[in-house]
Amino acid sequence: MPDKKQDLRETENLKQQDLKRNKENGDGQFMTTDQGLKINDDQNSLKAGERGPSLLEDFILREKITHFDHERIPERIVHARGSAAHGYFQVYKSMEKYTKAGFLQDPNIKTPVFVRFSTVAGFRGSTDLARDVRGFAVKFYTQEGNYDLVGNNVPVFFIQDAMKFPDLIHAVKPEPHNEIPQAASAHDTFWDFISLMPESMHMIMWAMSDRAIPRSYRMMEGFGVHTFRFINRKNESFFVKFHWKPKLGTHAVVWDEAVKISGADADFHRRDLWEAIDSGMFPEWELGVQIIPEADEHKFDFDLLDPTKLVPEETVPVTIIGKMVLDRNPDNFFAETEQVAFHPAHLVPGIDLTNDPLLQGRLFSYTDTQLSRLGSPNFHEIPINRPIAPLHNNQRDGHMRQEINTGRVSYHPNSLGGGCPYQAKIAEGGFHSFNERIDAQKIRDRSESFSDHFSQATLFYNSQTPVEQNHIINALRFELGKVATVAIRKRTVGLLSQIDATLAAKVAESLGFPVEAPKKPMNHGVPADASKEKYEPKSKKQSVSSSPALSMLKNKTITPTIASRHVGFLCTDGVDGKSLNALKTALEKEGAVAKIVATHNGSIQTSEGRELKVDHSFLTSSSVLFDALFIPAGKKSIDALKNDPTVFEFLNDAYKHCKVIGADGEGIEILELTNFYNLLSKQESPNNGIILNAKDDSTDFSTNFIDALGRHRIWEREKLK
Ligand code: HDD
Repeated sequence: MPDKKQDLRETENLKQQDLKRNKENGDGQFMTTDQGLKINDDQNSLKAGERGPSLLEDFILREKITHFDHERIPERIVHARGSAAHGYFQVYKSMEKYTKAGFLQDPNIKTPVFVRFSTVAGFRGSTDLARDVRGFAVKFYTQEGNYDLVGNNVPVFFIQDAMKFPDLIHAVKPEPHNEIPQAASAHDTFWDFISLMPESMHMIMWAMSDRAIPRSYRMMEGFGVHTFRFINRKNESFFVKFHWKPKLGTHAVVWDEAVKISGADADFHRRDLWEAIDSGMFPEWELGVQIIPEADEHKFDFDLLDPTKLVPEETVPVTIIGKMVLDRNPDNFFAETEQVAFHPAHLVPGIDLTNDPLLQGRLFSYTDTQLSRLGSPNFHEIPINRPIAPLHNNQRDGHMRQEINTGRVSYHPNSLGGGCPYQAKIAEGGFHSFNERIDAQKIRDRSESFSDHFSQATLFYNSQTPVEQNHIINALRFELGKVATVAIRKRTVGLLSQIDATLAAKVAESLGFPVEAPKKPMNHGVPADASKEKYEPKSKKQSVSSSPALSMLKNKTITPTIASRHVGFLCTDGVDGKSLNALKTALEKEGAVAKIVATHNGSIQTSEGRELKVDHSFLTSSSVLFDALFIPAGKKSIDALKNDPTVFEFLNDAYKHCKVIGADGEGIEILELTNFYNLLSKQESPNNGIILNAKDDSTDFSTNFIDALGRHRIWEREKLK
């Protein structure tokens, strides 16, 4: 018997070793057909004479064109636009008290993972910066089989029952008559549906908040959303909510910035993830769990099975149990990121499902969708989906079968195969669904415990800082402003009035009508024969009225860091090398990245005569692609910048987007030519995020700049407006 623990330790990189089997590289090799025939001429088709027609006989041409014609597979019906990376997960200490899941037992084990982040509504080629929820799907390649945690960056969902998922997605996708708009919820069909379904209001608050426009995938929280179960060796069950907490903190961009990033770099999040990993700045998250004993199931102000509710961290704290590091980019986007297939029912012993009706429907949808997207029940054989745990069963054949099952037996029980493959006892790791007791009538209905649609929407709104609340108000003004049907706008504002009166009033004011009390019934997602009253939203007093953990700005659990932040250095020939290097060195010491953005590409000469490589020209870059800007000293450089209107565009945007702006020596003269600077007190102040080095003290200047950058954005500026 091999040492099981030793086996588990070897999981590190086991997935990479497994993938190696399928890797191909043409370096130093002859070009061949798919049959291995060496190709002599890949330039010309076979013809009847040099100027004659091509011949059907040309099997090489036909093979090449046929393969090309079939290169595309259907994109995911939701979450089509995504980006992924490899890494590992490591638990901090054994979770055996709560779960027997093998990968949550031994802190020495690194379990390989593949993580795919995505937007929901946009097509595969849509912009990364759409206002949207982000998918956060993690595949753990454990020794006990693949475990998938298929979550989002928002802890709740729009709807309570999977029955409504196709309606929700039809409503948000581009409208069917003209396929407009792409990757946007700001249109009539989405808000029509939402305004008739009050259960969506909590998630709407999240979707209209800055959570829906993250700064990067690396700076997003992740949530399992549903309540799941942990099961321990004693067969005791605990309810569990999963949380991913990013080491870099949870940060967003502002809406105007998101719109501009979509133009300047539609791959902004994809590129950010790729470049961070490529340069060794490996993104990290900690896994947190909220554990609820079975006996406490009914002790909450809401139903644990309702996916439109979260468990406030003030009620049940999040215990951090491990970390996940993404340290390797995929080799091939299609083979890995596109073909990876997640499924909430990819479970391991020790983790189980609950009766959440949204989750229950998902259990069907994910296999079904892979069948149409990947084309065969053998999708588990695609290298990225293949478990590292041994796989033996009597499933056979089908399109593109890779496995060559030997022997005569493909059924169980059998005697001809000695009864193999044999079933595993629970003690041997056999999966065993939790024996939940259910005494019920078959019924197509919804529990009344799911009917409080507004209290947690209010909790979320109340937990935000005034700046965050303003962003929600403006997002709603924008989205509803894009809705042409006035009745839909009014109906939505009516629902908003049930969350917060001021919120509704501010949105209504911008839309040009007064708030009207919502018309009853508010809920239109009602069965034909049901009592409308039964389905009407009912509010229940909540024990928590504000939860700082729900605010990105109040949540101070993460130490501010500037690691991996990009600072644009605006300069050109004649820049003062000393001034440039002082801040560059200080930033790099903290793990940030300095990028030289100049009037031209290639290189620039410092005033000391040194040559510096330019990272971007003003033409190929944009203010919105940086976290902060710096104008180094150097008279010649500054004189040239003064004549370039793009420099002022950079600065105005950075100011508007509440970013830190630093200037050294003559660099301050550029700021003096801007409106915003002249409207300010002209004082350097970390509070307004304008950091100046007028006194030639580069140490102080660097410290102030770094401190201000560590605050992510200078939100005070929004109040100054
Ligand atoms: Fe889903 C993909 C997350 C509800 C049906 N979903 C998908 C992905 C994520 C989620 C992250 C992308 C996985 C990847 O990167 O390949 N979905 C969620 C969450 C939900 C949720 C957090 C609610 C809590 N989903 C949900 C419902 C249904 C689906 C209720 C259907 C009844 N989801 C799908 C799907 C997708 C999918 C159609 C499309 C591509 C895929 O599965 O593989 O089956």
